Amino acid sequence: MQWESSEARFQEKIDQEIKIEPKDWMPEKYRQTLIRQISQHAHSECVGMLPEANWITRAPSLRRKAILIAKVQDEAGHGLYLYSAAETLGISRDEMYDQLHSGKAKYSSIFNYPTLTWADMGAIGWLVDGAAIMNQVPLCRTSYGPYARAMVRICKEESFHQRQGFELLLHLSKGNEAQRRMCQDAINRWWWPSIMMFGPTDDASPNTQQSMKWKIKRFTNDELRQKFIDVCAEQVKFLGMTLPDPDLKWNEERGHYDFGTINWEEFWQVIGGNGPCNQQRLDTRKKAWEEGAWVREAAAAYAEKKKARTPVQQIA
Ligand code: FAQ
Repeated sequence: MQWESSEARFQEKIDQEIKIEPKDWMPEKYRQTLIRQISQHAHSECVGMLPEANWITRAPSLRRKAILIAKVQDEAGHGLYLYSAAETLGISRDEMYDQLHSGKAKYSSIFNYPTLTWADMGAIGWLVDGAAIMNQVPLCRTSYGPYARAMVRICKEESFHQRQGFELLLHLSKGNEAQRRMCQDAINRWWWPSIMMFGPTDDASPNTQQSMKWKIKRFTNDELRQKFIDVCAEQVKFLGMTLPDPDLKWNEERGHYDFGTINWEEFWQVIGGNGPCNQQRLDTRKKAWEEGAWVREAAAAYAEKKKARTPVQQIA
């Protein structure tokens, strides 16, 4: 059968590490899985700007404000590269926005938590961007070409984000008693949601097996989570702080840190729309979309006007 041979050839290319490009034949399920994952990723970058934007006007120094603005701006750029990568699979940007605004599309659970103090900017950089990098560096080798190429630049920028967060926390950890308390409190609040970012455990993850076979994912959710926990358990020592997990303990036999039970009930509630800030985040995105209508209309009208000009007028 034609379909069977196409499918077999496709898998062969994947096994040989040959990138799949937009015009190549691909199984419909591969295309749909990529649209789902890439658009969810793009939405996460855009919604992810909101918790940090909350602190731009309250950054404690000009240097910190400049860093935070640059970081938030980077996230917008990441969203745009990713929307462009998803568009090569035959979905329009408007459709993706519709899916976000109607609540049909997901975005990362992490951005449904509030940013209560300045130290949260450090914890987001260290832990949230740290988890993002752990997940995204392998995506530079994902099987779909446009997604893999977008991830290369994104990862370079995420690395700066992670370092600025750690440096911010290091600064607080060397400060006065109130600053140290603020630092520990932010780590306590962001730790568990950060390790939930990797998604459900492998046995509860409906997509992992097929995505690993197609090399969309290069590691499973649990593998990446474990790597992240191992790294953070060491880094936290430099801060002189602790991770809020009494069961965190080096396991000589496994060569990894053991860790406590994750509250999966909380995870499913948050991705089901019932996290502390889900409604607020969606309302803010929808408002920005509605209030930006005149900019989109003006840009489209300008493009039409330019197109209608004669070549001589265009030069002038
Ligand atoms: N949040 O079968 P799996 C950032 C859903 S980084 C919400 O394991 P999959 C940078 C999943 O969609 C954050 N939903 O799914 C930044 C699926 O639902 P569906 C974004 C989650 O796709 C930092 C169901 O659960 N990064 O933004 C989550 O194989 C600071 C079953 O799960 C990416 O998106 C979750 N945490 O694995 C920006 C990376 N976990 O659609 C601003 C790319 C799972 O079937 C500031 N994505 N779900 O109804 C991935 O690597 C994968 O999609 C996973 C999930 C690992 C997230």
